[in-house]
Amino acid sequence: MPLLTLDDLAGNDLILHRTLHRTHLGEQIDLPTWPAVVVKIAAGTLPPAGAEPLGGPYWRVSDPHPLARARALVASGAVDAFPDLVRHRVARESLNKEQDVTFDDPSYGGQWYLDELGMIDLYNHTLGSPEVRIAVVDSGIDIASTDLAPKVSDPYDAFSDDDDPSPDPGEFCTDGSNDICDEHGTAVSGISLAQDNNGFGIVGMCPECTLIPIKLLGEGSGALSEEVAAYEHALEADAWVINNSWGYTQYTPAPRMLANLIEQVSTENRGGLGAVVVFAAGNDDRELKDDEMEALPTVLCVSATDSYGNPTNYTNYGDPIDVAAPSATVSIAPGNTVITNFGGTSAASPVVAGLAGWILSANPAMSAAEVRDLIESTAVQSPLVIPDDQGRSTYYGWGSISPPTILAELFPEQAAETPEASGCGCASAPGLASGAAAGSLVFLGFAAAVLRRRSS
Ligand SMILES: [Ca+2]
Ligand SMILES: [Ca+2]
Ligand SMILES: [Ca+2]
Repeated sequence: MPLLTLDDLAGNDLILHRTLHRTHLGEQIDLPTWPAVVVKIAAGTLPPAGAEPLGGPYWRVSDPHPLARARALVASGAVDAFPDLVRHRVARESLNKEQDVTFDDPSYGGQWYLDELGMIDLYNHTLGSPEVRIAVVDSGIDIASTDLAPKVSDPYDAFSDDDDPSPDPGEFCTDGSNDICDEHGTAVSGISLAQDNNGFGIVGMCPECTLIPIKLLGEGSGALSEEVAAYEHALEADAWVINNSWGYTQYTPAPRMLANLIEQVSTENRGGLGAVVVFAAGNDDRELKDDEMEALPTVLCVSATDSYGNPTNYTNYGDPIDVAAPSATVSIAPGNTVITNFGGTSAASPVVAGLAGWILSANPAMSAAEVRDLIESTAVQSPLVIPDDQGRSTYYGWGSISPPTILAELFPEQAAETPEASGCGCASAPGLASGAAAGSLVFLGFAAAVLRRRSS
């Protein structure tokens, strides 16, 4: 496993933080946090207080919250600053706390976003309740996956109108093979609710919640109005939370039947408490308009941020954005494999959907509106933007989600010391170039694989 060394850094002006992080994320995948920051300063300027010299313009600053620190250093004029992956490995040993719940899932250590979100404090409270039913409306979902199989309920394929939402052989294969090539729905499902402590894969945001897998997109011609069929199923199966890592590549007013159904599940599911409907903002680097699906009044719309909590270079933006979340790059893929470079707003939305599931596990009496309110009101606005009078900003909405603040709101007496309220530090996801036709239905993570090939 190649490690980034200080020799790699010294004198190499080409190592910019995003590229660096992306390159090394896959290789360093068992490293969840960074306890130090390497900063490059301009000639003639003073190093940050407490920094140790690494030679030349490079200095290392120890900090328990290196992502926030790196952001601040860049904002204050440093040429560059990025988490120190070398120091990290050493420090990880000492981060283990005896009282923390532990996981035997082999890729848990690589789920940097769980660390950045402070999820361990939430997991210490609950790992989720099977009563909470999270529907994932997506491409094919490998319901035989070790991380999903035990928690599947009411599977449905709205694309083929059958009860098996698994990816079909050959689907989305760019090499003409008849393999299982569609990773999207499985990766999205894993981020929300992969099973904990099963000796396999990863740990989902709500690892003991129930999954209602709904296949919406396949390859070839599907049933008419798959979206409507998918939502009718989410209504019938009484989903508590519905994740939607899909959307339209260009401006498309919300289809009326779909809008009506989204309103219906949001207010009628759970005996009237409603389902929390979460949508990815999309990866087209465009402004979302007020009459699009993502802007529907009961929809929680999620933009994606990178490892510095900055907006990714692809995320959509605009008034409909409610919150930002890290583009979770590590998840499961079909055939009991693990993917380390998933990306896009597709990977940010299920972080929020899983969080909604965790909230409802902790307090099942909350209405969907209350859950949305809690997630929005506890979000932490980026220090790098000037929000509007209400506190919203174009890319972050109300800000980056802050699970420890949610924990403190729900259980003020039990909340541990809240980690630095920097919102999520969010690893850079691959930039996405969407080549889909105008208004066509797309899933929001496929292009990540394209970029992975290009950069490797
Ligand atoms: Ca099927
Ligand atoms: Ca697992
Ligand atoms: Ca909204």
